[in-house]
Amino acid sequence: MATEPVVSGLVVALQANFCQVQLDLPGPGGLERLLCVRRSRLGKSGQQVCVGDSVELDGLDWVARRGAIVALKPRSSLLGRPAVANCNRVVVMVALAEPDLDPLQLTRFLLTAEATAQAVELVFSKADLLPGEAVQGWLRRVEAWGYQPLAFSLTTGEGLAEIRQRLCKPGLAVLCGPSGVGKSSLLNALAPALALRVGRVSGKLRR
Ligand SMILES: Nc1nc2c(ncn2[C@@H]2O[C@H](COP(=O)(O)OP(=O)(O)OP(=O)(O)O)[C@@H](O)[C@H]2O)c(=O)[nH]1
Ligand SMILES: [Mg+2]
Repeated sequence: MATEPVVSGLVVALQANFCQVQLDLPGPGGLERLLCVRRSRLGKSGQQVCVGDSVELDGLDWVARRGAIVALKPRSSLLGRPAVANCNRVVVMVALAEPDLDPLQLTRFLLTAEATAQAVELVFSKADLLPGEAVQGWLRRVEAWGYQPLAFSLTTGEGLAEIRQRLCKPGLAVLCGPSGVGKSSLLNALAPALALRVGRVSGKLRR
């Protein structure tokens, strides 16, 4: 008896009781994503599904774009908060201004990122808001800490090609940083289909 080929994919989002799964190979009509439930036997074996998990599916309904997760593939890593499986680098993003760059806050983000034991990258946003010399000063400062930083601006486009290259390297990257530094803006610039909500930095508090 011929066995059905296994359909597999990557969990890209959790929504209440559902998971959005990006298929490894597009389905009929080029379908790329399915909304999936988790089979109860996964829960019984104590397996929580996380963003970043590689999963196997069955119960496929291509018309309704639905499926069910029946198995998790072994993980190479698991970050705790937020729970992300198979991440292999953490990109810490801070703004050079608006909100002001606070070295202590940057250190706390870097410590948390380093504690994951994954590769850590540091990028500076809003390079348009500081004179070139001040930007260079920050780059040199964190180079002395052992990082290979990158400064970019969405306003001028400076450094955007480089940051695209870094974020698009194979593997799974987690992008983190304080509120208002431009994470959603950057992701929208790189992948406009995401259409993430972008906030405003409060004029008084600059955060
Ligand atoms: N001047 C300047 N402003 C920028 C740049 N990138 C983003 N911004 C602005 O920064 C503000 C905050 O951007 P968001 O993308 O919402 O920031 P965020 O990091 O996603 O914030 P949270 O979702 O609260 O964590 C918005 O007003 C953006 O327009 C930039 O390169 N230069
Ligand atoms: Mg955001």
